[in-house]
Amino acid sequence: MKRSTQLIALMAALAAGSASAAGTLAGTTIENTATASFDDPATGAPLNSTSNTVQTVVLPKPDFDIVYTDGTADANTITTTPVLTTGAVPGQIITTPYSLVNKGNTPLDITVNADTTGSAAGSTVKYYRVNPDGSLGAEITPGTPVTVTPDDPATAADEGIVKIAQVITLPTDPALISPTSVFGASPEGTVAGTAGADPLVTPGNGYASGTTVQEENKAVNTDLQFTRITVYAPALDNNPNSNPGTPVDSAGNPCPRPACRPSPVSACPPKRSARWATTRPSSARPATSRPPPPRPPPRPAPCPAARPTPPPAARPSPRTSPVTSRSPTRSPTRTPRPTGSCSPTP
Ligand SMILES: [Ca+2]
Ligand SMILES: [Ca+2]
Ligand SMILES: [Ca+2]
Repeated sequence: MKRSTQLIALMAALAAGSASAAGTLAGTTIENTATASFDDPATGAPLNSTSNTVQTVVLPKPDFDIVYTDGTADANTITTTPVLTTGAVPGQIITTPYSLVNKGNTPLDITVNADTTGSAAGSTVKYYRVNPDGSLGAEITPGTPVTVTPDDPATAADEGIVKIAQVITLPTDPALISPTSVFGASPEGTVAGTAGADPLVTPGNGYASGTTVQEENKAVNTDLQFTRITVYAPALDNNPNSNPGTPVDSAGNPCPRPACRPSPVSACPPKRSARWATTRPSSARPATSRPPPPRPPPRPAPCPAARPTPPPAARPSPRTSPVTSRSPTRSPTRTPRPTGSCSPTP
């Protein structure tokens, strides 16, 4: 009678339909037929007994997560994430691949929102599906969930993964981005529960209706996966890297040829500015001071020495001229007097 009692208890448990097989897809029907062999206590003869066949439907066992596609561990914040982009510039687009993972045995509608906790304002965050060849597919409309089927253990492929990409576009307005700005975002997945009041009757997706479940059924903001972005900070160093007395060419090679050396800087200050600064400081001279004395008119250039005019050649006279007997004061060899203006001698 002891064995009969155990058989009845097993049959009652199967009839309740509460069995759940991990990895087996929700909704799968499992049939059970129990048999028992025992000795008749009165005669000692062996007896067999077979139960009726009991059908059991596998209930949903939901679980999901959003992770980095490259396998980097998630559950971080914008300050602790190892996924970094440094030296970004205004308007830069930063794309990070992620995967929506169904870790349960029932289809789930995962809503993906951008969590930008700790990020500077001004950037835009969008999510796209990823095509099999790795290119960006259609944009995921904010608020519209993505259906992710569970992995079917009967097939080799993993049907429980949907690849997406997070695309962050940095602002270009200088008021919104500076070298000290830190941007970042994480996809945040949630699933709305659809199970009825009696999960055995209306199991839904396994989550209680009216609830919003976070990744891996954890608390809010405890299983995120951020991408952190810092901005390029330009720096100017006006100190020479080495002795400036050893010049180099444009390629950085030592330049021994004198023609390649830079021209030395003159040690003499500019004459005009120096004289002006020491003798005519504009700030030191009051506006009412007398103007500088007028310059004297330029002196005419010294005239070249007058050349003595050679006396005309004496014409041979066929006869004796009485001119030779005129007054000696009208000499034809008199030198012309120079005037005030002179022209250069060719
Ligand atoms: Ca996660
Ligand atoms: Ca599979
Ligand atoms: Ca996780």
